[in-house]
Amino acid sequence: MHTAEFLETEPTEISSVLAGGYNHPLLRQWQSERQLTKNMLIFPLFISDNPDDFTEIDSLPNINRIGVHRLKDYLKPLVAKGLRSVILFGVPLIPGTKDPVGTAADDPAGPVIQGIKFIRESFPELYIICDVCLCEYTSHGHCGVLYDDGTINRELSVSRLAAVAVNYAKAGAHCVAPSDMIDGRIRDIKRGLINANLAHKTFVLSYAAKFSGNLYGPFRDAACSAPSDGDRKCYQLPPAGRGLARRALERDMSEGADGIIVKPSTFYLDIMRDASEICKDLPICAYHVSGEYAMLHAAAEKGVVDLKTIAFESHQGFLRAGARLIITYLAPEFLDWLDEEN
Ligand code: PB1
Repeated sequence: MHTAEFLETEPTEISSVLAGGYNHPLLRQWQSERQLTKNMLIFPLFISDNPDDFTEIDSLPNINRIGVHRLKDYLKPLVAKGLRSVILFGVPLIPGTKDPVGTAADDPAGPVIQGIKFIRESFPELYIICDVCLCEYTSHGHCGVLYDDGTINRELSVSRLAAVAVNYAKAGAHCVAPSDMIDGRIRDIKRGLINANLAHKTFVLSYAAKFSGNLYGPFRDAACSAPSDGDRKCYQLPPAGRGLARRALERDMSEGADGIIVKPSTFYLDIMRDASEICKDLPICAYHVSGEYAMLHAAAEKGVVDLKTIAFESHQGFLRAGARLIITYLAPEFLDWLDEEN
């Protein structure tokens, strides 16, 4: 065909041809602004007060409640594969441990502080984040201290949470992550760390945009932390509340947060994008919560999705929305999958 004929018959505009930019596997990697790497992954650990515990959690496939004596065998292969960070949740199972103010949260002999000390000693290269909340330790199961009418006593709650955060940092936690969502706790925690001369070496990772909803059930099974009555709708954000989330992001950043968590993740990518813009100078962390994780497993068991494929698709979405870190129960699988990919 002569050039003239070719030009006259060619129907496609030059600018409409995109396929040449992604027709090869390597090109498809080049098209991603940020690729999933092992050092982004933060793996949740449920540490119970039974030191020899190793209990499966029916609603949370492949995740266990672990006692401090079992941590070494559990973490050694994961650290060898490149796990860099864990987030600790304490699970006090001994009857009578829980009380209205969550005294057990920072019990020096309790699971979190014992876990911090063990991990610091046995895996000094592992970065330790401690979730800071009272719900696992209160008799009523709420995330703060309550008034007699059952509503959150903000002042008592944030002072208690600040004390817990400081005690975790004193025990050796690198990072504290307050998940309670009670107004003003970031300021009190930061002030407490400053007064304890620990602020310069403790990262405050705020769950600034955390929504109430139906995606935390398996976690509550694992941590035995469901509220004994009522719900968390008066201190976790309403799922439709984008404006509230934007205001909470601004507030927590101004109160001294060093990083931000958006939680849940899959259905909140718009909030993650907001966070990456409002808090553009802070690391944004996506939390792929227990309900989202369990849904992927359930769909994979039904043959609706392939677990590895949907795991990458969902977690790439968090990166696309602006996250740099991901708290994920799939961390062990990703440590293997990322090796296979490279
Ligand atoms: O994986 C998950 O579901 C995370 C649950 C999350 C932990 N930070 C909480 C959700 C809840 O029970 O309301 C715990 C709140 N302190």
